[in-house]
Amino acid sequence: MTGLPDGARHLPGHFDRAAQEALVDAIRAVLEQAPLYTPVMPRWGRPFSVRMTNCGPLGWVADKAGYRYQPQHPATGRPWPPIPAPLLTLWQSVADYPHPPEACLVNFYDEAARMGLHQDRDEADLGAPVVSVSLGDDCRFRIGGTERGGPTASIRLASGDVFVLGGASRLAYHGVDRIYPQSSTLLKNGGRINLTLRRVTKPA
Ligand code: MD3
Ligand code: FE
Repeated sequence: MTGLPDGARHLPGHFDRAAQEALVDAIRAVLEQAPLYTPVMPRWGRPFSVRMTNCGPLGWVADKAGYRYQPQHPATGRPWPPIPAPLLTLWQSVADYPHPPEACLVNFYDEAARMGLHQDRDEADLGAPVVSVSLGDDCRFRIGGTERGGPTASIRLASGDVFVLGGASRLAYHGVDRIYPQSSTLLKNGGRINLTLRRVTKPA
């Protein structure tokens, strides 16, 4: 595939350095309330290489029982902390969707972490887009069509980039092939943070 699927928008450098630093501070505060944990694949229990947490009324979790959204952190049992204000503002400006996001999944990649090709389909409202923010090291992101095994496009995502996945692209297969170590100075200890804002339930 040469281009992006319909409904996918890449906004390179949407957040400048100061805005990226403010987001990292906000995410550090989230991590104090809701530490990163290692999700595992359903049934098998094989660990993800990506560590995760969430903010917002709902959070996406993966454990031996399955994939789902739930209101509490799986390790602490406490509610997820609120979504930081600048992310709610981002959603309002780019999502083109008249209700707020309910979940912000926080993915942390060290230099060896990857995410295999998958679809995001655990949300009841697939009419809402997913809005993604990249912070820290660059990655090679891969996106294809709605059928497994079809052609794909590869894009290098950098710190401050925003990706909006709506319309036909909402059910596109996608993944992260690799991290480019030391490609950013944003995170003192390196690595990459990806934030995805999601609407989960259908609005009444
Ligand atoms: C395309 N995250 O959390 S973000 C995920 O970089 C996930 O951590 C990747 O895939 C990451 O599920 C990719 C870009 C992204 C997010 C959601 C999508 C692309 C998407 C949903 C549908 C299609
Ligand atoms: Fe995904």
